Amino acid sequence: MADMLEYPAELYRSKNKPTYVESIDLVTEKDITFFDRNGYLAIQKVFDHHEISVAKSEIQRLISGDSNDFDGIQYENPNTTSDNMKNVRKIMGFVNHSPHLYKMANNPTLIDLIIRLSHNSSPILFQDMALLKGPGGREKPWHQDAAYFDLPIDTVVIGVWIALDPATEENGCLHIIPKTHKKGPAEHFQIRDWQLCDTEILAGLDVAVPLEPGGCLLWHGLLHHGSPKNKTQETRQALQYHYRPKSCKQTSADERLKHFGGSVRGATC
Ligand SMILES: O=C(O)CCC(=O)C(=O)O
Repeated sequence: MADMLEYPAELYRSKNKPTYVESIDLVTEKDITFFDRNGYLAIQKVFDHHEISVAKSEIQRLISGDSNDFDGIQYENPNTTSDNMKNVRKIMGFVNHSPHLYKMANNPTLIDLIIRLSHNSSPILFQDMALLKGPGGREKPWHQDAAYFDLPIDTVVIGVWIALDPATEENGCLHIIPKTHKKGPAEHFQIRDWQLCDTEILAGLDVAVPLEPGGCLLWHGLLHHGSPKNKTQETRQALQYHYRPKSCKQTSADERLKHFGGSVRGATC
């Protein structure tokens, strides 16, 4: 039987290269305009070697069960008990269990950049995750992050993805399609995950964004993005933080699905 998680290789062609800013200290108004137009900003140096190394130790500590009341671990294959470390796919909701990971999320230079990108003076962190794509780890299909959040549709959400290991095309770095945030909310379908229709992506416009540890990709909550399978024997670890304006209120799943729920409106993919 065909593997239901397999996908067309053409979804991740990577023919196009991203534009990088060298360091978070060098972000100019031109880069902010670039973000407004393209929906992303890739920065090579944001966190230093020490900050990244402590972040990785903290993730291992949380997975090992050292923080008694922490229960945010999701496994790739929940039915396997062997080698739990390699089987972890995601950990969520840890900032109150790790002062270091909290501090990274609230780094003043990063927050200042989020203020500039979102054109909002009071951004707050509302979701924190670590994404561990183990050897052979599966694709995260193309999606818009806003399709996962019960927030008013005009809310500008900024996602920050921080490489903890070298993120490469082989081990499943992020791919984006510039400018797609301008297209507004798109229909999502439950296929390999809650995702965009594959045929939306096949035009070959994707850009792979490899990053060294400490590098960051920031994107608008409506930008189309995804990551292919990890074809290597090494785990690819990353942190992902999401920020929204403090003033915006939670809505409901029904409200969200009016905008993103293709099948809810009877559409097919
Ligand atoms: O880290 C990844 O591979 C994908 C992360 C992502 O796009 C997400 O979780 O929304």
